[in-house]
This record gives sequence, C-alpha cells and structure tokens, in this order.
Amino acid sequence: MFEKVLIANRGEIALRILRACREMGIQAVAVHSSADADAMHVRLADESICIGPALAADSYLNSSAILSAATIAHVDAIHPGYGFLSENADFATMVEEHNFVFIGPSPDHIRLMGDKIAAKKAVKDAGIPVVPGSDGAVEDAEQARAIAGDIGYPVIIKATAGGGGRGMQVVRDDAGIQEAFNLARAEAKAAFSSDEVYIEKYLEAPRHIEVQVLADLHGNVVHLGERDCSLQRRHQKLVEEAPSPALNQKERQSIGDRVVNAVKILGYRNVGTVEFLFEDGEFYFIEMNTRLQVEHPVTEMICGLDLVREMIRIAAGAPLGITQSDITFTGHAIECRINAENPDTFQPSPGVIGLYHAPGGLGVRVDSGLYSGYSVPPHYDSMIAKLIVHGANRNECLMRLRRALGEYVIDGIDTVIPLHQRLMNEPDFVNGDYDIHWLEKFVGKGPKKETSP
Ligand code: MV4
Repeated sequence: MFEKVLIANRGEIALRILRACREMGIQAVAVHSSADADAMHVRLADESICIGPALAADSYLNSSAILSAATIAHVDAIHPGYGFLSENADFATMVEEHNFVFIGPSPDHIRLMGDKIAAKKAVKDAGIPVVPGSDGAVEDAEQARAIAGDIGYPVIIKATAGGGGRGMQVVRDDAGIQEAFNLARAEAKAAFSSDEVYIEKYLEAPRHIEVQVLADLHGNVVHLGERDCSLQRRHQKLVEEAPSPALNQKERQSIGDRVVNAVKILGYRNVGTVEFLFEDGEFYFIEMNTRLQVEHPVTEMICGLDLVREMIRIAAGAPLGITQSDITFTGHAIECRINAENPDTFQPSPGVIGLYHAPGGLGVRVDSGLYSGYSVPPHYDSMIAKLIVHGANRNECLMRLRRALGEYVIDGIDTVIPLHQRLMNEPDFVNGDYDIHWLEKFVGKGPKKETSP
C-alpha cells in the first residue's frame, strides 16, 4: 500500500480524499494556491505545499508545479479529484513518467473517453446502447442534412472534444442545419481547439442516469447501481439521488450488467461513470466520465462503500474485495450541492463565513471544508458543501433532508439552501417526476412571493 499520497485538488473533494487517506494510514500531502492557504484540508494535511497564485491555470492546472511538489514530498501516488487535471490524459502520462501512480484510469482510457466519437464507437462495440446518429465526424452541413434525413428531426450537433454541454446545437428542420452546423463548429473550435462535430437524434425530455463502476487491475469489475442527475441548471447539477425513482429493478439490473460487461471488454480500470439519457424505458449512452464524481457520495450511502478508499486500493494493485453479489443497495440517498450563490439570481457570493453550523444526526453527511471565519475565495467554483442524506426509503430521505436543510446555518454569504428548501416541497420533485429540463423551468418561475390579500 502507498505510504504517501499527494492530493492535486482543493475544497471539499481534497478534504474527502484526505479523510480516506487518513483512515488507511496513508500520509496526505496537500498542494494549494496562495488563495487556499487557510483551507481546511491544508490545515489537516500531514504536509502542504503552495504551488502557485490564485489563478487555477498557474496552480491547480500547473502540472509541472504539482509534479515538483510530488518529487519534493516523495509521494507514491497522486489523486487528481474531479475537475482540474483529473481527465487530462497528458497529465496522467506525466505522473506515470515521473514514477508516481496516478489514482485513476490509464491515460489511454482517459484519452479514449475524451474523444466523444471514439468513446461512442468503443462502448457501442462493447454492447452498450447509444443514441442513433452519425457513425463518425460530420464534415459539412450537406452530410448533416443527409443523416438528419435518415434519423429524423430533431437532431443535435455536438463537439467531438466536447462534454459538459458546450458546443451543442439542436436543429429542428433542414432550414436550420447550415447555421447550426457553423455555430457548433465555431463553438467547438473556441472551447476545445478542435472543430470536429458529430450528429445525433435529439431526445426531447430524457432523464440523466449514470452508472458507477469499479474495476481493479485483475479484471474484476462491479457496478454500484445508478444515480439520477437530471436536476441541473446550465449543465451544473444541483441535486442527485440514488437509486433513480425512474428505474425498476429489471432496468437497473439490465443496464448494470451491460455496463460491467462493456467495462471488462474495454479493459478499463479504477472508477468510472457511464452516462445515459433515459427516455421511454430505453437507455442511450452519451459519455463516460473517467474520474471520481462530485455526486459519488449518494452511491456510497446506498452501497456502504468508500469509493475513494477503493480507488486508492485499486491503484495500489489490490484486488477488489467484493463481487457483484456482495453489493446490496440499501435505502435511498439524496445530495444537495450547496453553492455560494444567490438562490434566485445564481450570482456568485464569495466572502467571509460568519456563524457556521452544519446539520448532523442519523443518516446526515456533510462534505465540506467550511468553518466559521473561513473566507470563500472568488477564484474557483462556487460549490462549498454537499449535504448528503440517507433514509430507509425515498420518503424518509426527503423528510430527513427537509430537517437537515432547516438546521444548516451558513452566515455571511448567500447560498442556494433556500432554493433546496423550496425544491424539497415541490410536488414534482417529491413524486420523482422530473427530467433534465425540469429544474430550469422551476427556477425560471422564481421564489413564491407573498400575495397581498
Ligand atoms: C443530448 C441531449 C438530447 N439528445 N443528446 C448535455 C451535456 C452532454 N453531456 C450531453 N447533453 C445532452 N445530450 C441527445 N442526443 C440533451 C443533453 C442535455 C443534457 C444532458 C444531461 C443532463 C442535462 C442536460 C441538459 C441539456 C441538454
């Protein structure tokens, strides 16, 4: 097992990784920007190294600075967390070339899944259902029109190097193809410095359902069920839950088995998430994420597993200690992402935390580095905490979540806690009746105002 691990990240996930390391008796090295010197994970780390200024490009995205820190601290392995360098195949390669272990998939698998056309072809060949569309890149609007003629409108044009929603264009008829094609190409070029695009049938109102997998270096693969991540705004997830209220046991088992089989064929290792759109009882692959995800705790709560611990064990060469039949799903878990944002306008709200009181009690988990007096820096993502609640069933989970949200005090800055409180009492959410567009309509309606008599 590793003696020392470098955590190449910040915020709640750096603390999450540190906690797993400590419980495994592994020394944890924090690297941080000058803006994060007072962060909780830096305080708790066995060692910490400042790797640059606040600007992420010069610190958390600076692979040379991180590798220098790893060399100075004599670590065995590097955990990239999520975001930043976590899905950068070149970084994973550099980590290995410096004789550190990258706690994650192989650089080849990261690269494969980063190319959305190649990823789609690879998983399709491994037996995963995909969205109908072009088999490869689409070269011009003429070709796009021909494919749209085959699969039928509406269609969506996506960037090959894309993901996360940028560089996508929905087209509803032949007349719209040329402009959408040009726009998608231009956006793709600007965002990903590659203007390659492909085309798919556009699904109007699907749910976003993703399947978590664990794979060791010895060919053992298990799935840990699904998460429903349909509640999102501008491609930022806000609430995630497991299991999905939309799936029955047969659907859950069948997609899980197919994903495990595909992951074995691909020779994939460590953690991964296979993302699907789910509509009218059918799954359609869209992407595979080759990292630990923000929403991994809901899976942990229903499976009783520590995913970060498993990642570290797998990276160190240990065999999975469990088979599929050992994995049981107990109860229901929901995660609320707590962002430092105005709950109505979503304007970021960095600043100093006054009073801080996190909820607790049975089935309540808070993943956060917040404390009274901490200053939320303005330079990074606004997510400052995750409230994860587990219950015997979805209703118990909802009752507990309302209780926990009511206890949560974060003074001094705006947070989206009031939005979560509204959401937890909204009939559609309470009934599990929502798709990927539902939240944007809900927040569009704004907070309920008192009507004068
Ligand atoms: C789609 C789609 C509908 N049809 N593909 C958005 C981000 C990227 N991961 C894939 N995305 C979508 N792809 C087809 N063929 C709708 C979306 C989409 C979406 C997907 C998941 C979660 C939220 C979303 C919000 C808007 C659009």
